[in-house]
Amino acid sequence: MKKKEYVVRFGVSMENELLEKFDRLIQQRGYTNRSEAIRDMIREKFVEEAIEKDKVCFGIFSFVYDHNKRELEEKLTDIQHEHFDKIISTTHIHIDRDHCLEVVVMKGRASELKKIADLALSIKGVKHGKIVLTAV
Ligand code: NI
Repeated sequence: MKKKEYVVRFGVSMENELLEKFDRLIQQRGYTNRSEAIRDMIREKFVEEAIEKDKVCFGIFSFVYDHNKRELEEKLTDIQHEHFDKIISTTHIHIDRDHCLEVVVMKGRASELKKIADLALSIKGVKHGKIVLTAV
């Protein structure tokens, strides 16, 4: 049975200078009220905790590589086939005549996903890449 969700109001005390800084920060980020900003920050901390504890999460791994190095394309595909059980989808974009962009969505333990990304990034010809981890 799903636990019933309801909203609880609570008061927070803090120095006025800190609150002013906080208000400026959230305004720059587009928040219109403090509650939603605080909720998002708390959620972000839980995602960080899930990653730290090496829980199952989702990884969005994107990288740019040199299209002209044919053996490179093969190596990158090999890595994905070796870890087929963690790869959900791969999108390939031909940026221009010489460059390709790939976006790989993965699911698995944070450390495993980081290892796959590091492996791909360490190959010569992979120019830029980054993995973003998220969890619910
Ligand atoms: Ni391409």
